Order: sequence, then C-alpha cells, then structure tokens
Amino acid sequence: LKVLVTGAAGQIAYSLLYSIANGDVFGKDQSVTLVMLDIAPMAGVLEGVVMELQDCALPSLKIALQVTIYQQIYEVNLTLVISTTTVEEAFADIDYAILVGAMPRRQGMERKDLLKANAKIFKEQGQALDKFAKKTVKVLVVGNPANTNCLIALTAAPSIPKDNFTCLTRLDQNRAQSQIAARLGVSNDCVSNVIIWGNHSSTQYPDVAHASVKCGDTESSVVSCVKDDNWLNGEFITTVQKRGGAVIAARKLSSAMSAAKAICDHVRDWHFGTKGDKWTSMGIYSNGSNYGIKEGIIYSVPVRIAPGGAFTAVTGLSISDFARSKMDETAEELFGEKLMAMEFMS
Ligand code: NAX
Repeated sequence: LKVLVTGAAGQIAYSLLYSIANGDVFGKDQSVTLVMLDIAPMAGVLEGVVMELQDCALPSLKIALQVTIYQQIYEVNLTLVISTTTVEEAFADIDYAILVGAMPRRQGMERKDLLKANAKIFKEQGQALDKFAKKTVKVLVVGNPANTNCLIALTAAPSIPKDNFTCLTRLDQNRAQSQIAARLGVSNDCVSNVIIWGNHSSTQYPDVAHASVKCGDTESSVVSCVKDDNWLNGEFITTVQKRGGAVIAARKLSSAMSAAKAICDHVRDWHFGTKGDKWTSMGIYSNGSNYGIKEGIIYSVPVRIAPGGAFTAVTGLSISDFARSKMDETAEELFGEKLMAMEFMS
C-alpha cells in the first residue's frame, strides 16, 4: 500500500506517522510505503521527523537510501518512507491520501480568507489526485474546513469516483462517545452507534438517539440509560460542538493526539470494514438520497463499510423534529461554504 500524508511536518502528523509506521492502521503484516509531503520551507522539519521515525527503531522500519536532500527515499523491510515537497512525486500511484496539510486560520483572518487559501491548496491536490494517483485511491480530508476542502478536491478530480472522497468527523464522534461513557461511568468501548451529522464545525449535530450502551451481556439505548433529555439535547451537544475550541483554550494548540487517533480509526474502518451492525460517521458526498439532505455537499452521516472499503449510508433511522432542524442547519452552513469555495475555484 502506498499511503500519502500531507502536512507531514505538522503536529497531527507527528502522532499519526508513528501509528501508521507501527502498523496500527493497516496491520503489522502489511507492507506500506509512507509518503510524507509538506511545503518547501518545512523540508528541514520533515527531515527531523524522518530522523525520529528512524530513532523509534520500529521492528519493520529500516532506512536504507537517501536520494536528495529534500527527496529522501528509504528502502525498508516493511515500511518505505519517502519524504518530499514535490506534489507529483507525493501523489504518484497512491492508494490512500490523508490530506492533513492546510492553511491555518491566523488571527484576524475571515472565514472567507481561510476558504480562499484552502481552495487553492485543495484544488491543486485534487488535480494531482486526478493526474497521478490510482483511480481507486481513497481520500480522507482532515485540513479545515474539512468538508468543503474535500468537496473542492473531489470537484478537481473528476476521474476518481465521488465515493472515494471522505472527510474526518471521527474525532467529533469519539468526543461524543467519550462524553456519554464518562456520564454513565462505563468504558468507551461500551458505547456505540453515536452519529455526527453534517459539518465538522460548531453546527455539527452529535446525535445519540440511536446509540447504545453495552454492559456485560445487556445492550440498552443511551437515551434510556442517561435518563436526562435536557442534558442530551443541550450541554452534551454544545460540549461536543465546542470541544475543539476548549482544547485550543487549554493547550494553546489545536487537537493533535486525538485527531491522529481519529484519523487512524477512520482509515482502519475504511480499510477493514465496520463490524456487524455497527456504524461509524464519515463526511461523504451527498447524492440527495439520504435524510432529505440535498445533493452537492460533503455531509457527515452514519455508514456501514464492507471489508475493502465499499460503504453504504445507514438508511431508515427515525429523525425527530429536533434532529431535523439541527441537520438542516448544518447542511445550510455547508451550502454557504460551497458557494464561497466555488467562487474561488473558477
Ligand atoms: P499544523 O499547522 O501543525 O500542520 C499543518 C502542516 O501542513 C504544516 O506543516 C504546513 O506546512 C503543512 N502544509 C500547509 N500547506 C500545505 C500544502 N499545500 N501541502 C502540504 N503541506 C502543507 O496543523 P495541524 O495541527 O497538524 O492541523 C492540520 C489541519 O487539521 C488544520 O487545518 C486543522 O484545522 C485540521 N484539523 C481537523 C480536524 C478534523 O476533525 N477534521 C481536527 C483536528 C484539526 O483541527
């Protein structure tokens, strides 16, 4: 497998690359060529990250050959590491593209300016996917605004099926799951089928109406165990929606360890499939047939995934009036972002 991580010199990648190189995503026995892309000014940092990967002395990683100062090719037993600042090289024949690198929001920057800067990056990367990647490539967009950046990349890569493009809402799902587990005093793996609807932003709708909690042999609905609709429809939702901001306020840096873990969860499920009747949330291309969400945006919904990666949106879930209004609000925000982004793409 050839796996590209962009933003490879950044803080999310710092945790993520270790997990991939350690076999935590694709399995310990899977050969992986790990391609690390960042922009030219970060070449030195990228080299440092490669050095650290080497110093982890992972059982399967053996560095063998250096080609140029900015394009280092390391031949290894199981994992081949290529660090580069060249788009053509980075996207050539890849099976997975984990697009983390993006323009960060600087102080005083309007949302429109952020979209403009990222429209340029994700258009270029979409074109590179179209031109250089395998047509079966699976793309996960992480860099914010993740849903709209994903839509931009998809639009710029017409030769790749739309279902090969997803964006990350797994961090939001993990945050929601862990809030419920903490409230009920159970471990995180007892809680399943939490849903994140819509945008990876503060309008997202974390929904536990169909979630369950398993203790011992018994499985019950989260709603019946929590027994507090005010909390579930109020503080729980806002805590999850604002969790990213809370981490920034505390750490003075955005979520990185938890974001890397969520990326691993997303890609592992996309590669190996979801288990039994369980589902997971991903931002996928809305074709207009799911839950009244109109066509043309990347919208997070629950999906079941077959081994190998084919996914289907979970259909037929009952939607309350409360849920409907939340789902529509986040869709509306995404159509607004799309309008702005398309202006910058032309
Ligand atoms: P950092 O600023 O630490 O790293 C970003 C890296 O991307 C930098 O090394 C930068 O040089 C590189 N980069 C910029 N433009 C590039 C390009 N055109 N090609 C390749 N590399 C490029 O940010 P980090 O904390 O790692 O976060 C990365 C992105 O993830 C941000 O946009 C952030 O907002 C987003 N997040 C998304 C999350 C999600 O759930 N979807 C959660 C975590 C995170 O906030």
